Amino acid sequence: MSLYNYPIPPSSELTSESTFLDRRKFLAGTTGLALAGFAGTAEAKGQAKLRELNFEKSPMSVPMAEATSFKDITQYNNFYEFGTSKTDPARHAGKLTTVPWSVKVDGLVNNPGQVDFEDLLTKFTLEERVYRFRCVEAWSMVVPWVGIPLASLLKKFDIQGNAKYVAFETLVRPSEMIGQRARGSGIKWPYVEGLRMDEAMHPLSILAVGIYGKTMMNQNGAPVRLVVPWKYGFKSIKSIVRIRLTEKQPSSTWNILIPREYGFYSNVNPKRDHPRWSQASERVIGSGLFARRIKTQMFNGYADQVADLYKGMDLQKFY
Ligand SMILES: Nc1nc2c(c(=O)[nH]1)N[C@H]1C(S)=C(S)[C@@H](COP(=O)(O)O)O[C@H]1N2
Ligand SMILES: [Mo]
Repeated sequence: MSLYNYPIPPSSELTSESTFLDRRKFLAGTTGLALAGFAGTAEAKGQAKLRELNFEKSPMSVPMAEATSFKDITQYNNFYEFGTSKTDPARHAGKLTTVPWSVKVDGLVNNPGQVDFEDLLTKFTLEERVYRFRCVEAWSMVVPWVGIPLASLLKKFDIQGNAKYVAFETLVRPSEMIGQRARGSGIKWPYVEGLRMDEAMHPLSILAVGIYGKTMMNQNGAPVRLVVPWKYGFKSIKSIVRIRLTEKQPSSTWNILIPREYGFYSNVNPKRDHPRWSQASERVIGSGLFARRIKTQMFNGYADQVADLYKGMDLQKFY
């Protein structure tokens, strides 16, 4: 079945020469610390070679100068499919085969089907968006993602009127995902996540396909992962293989595991503490031995863009 019953722009229209040249300039300007990590980690065992991406810059970004180094972004991770410690993903995720890859889109859509990873790269406009990224454990990074707005993908499948939520699923492949063979985490695979329809369609929600201008390392969720910058990190589900439109609120991995600690919304909120720790401040990853702590902002600093989505909701109750 063909998903693409709409005209596909030739790739020359997706990235004009001037944005490409711009990007070269940008890369030249950041070759110092930030890109230094490429050499050491890009060729991790089994990891597919990172590919240069053609993208446009998004005005929704925070300043690139704040970006966390490639090294920190790729060596301090959460990806329970590869183990429960922060260093496990960098060590074990190289095993995962990410080629070929496709994402199935089904549920309440008139045009169910699947989209190949290659089509995500060539048939959609890729944008670089430097986003704040905040984990529920009170540490944060700033990541120069390359991605496509989630809405632009979902629209291709012709969403039915009764669809109210979007459910996401990660790959299950225990032969390549060591954490899916171990008991440790207690997680029931696949890792699942969900968004309300208006959250999913919000322009800040992206499907990321790269970091620092290239495809991403497996430990970051290659080849395609969600990024929802105003929510805690666990909503940003990695290595997605299925997206399902639903009428009922979908379940989410951490809510299933510990419902008292992790709710469905998971909006960054300094005024609502996690039962076991404060969420009022965050440790800036990469800030050195005497880790810098900064005050956490409501909605991770994106309140101007997203506060309206939750107007009238009790955010202590809907955490
Ligand atoms: N499939 C899957 N997605 C996942 C996770 C996971 O364990 N499995 N961990 C989440 C958590 S808790 C965080 S903080 C972010 C971490 O993303 P990063 O390692 O790219 O910084 O990924 C999220 N997405
Ligand atoms: Mo997290």
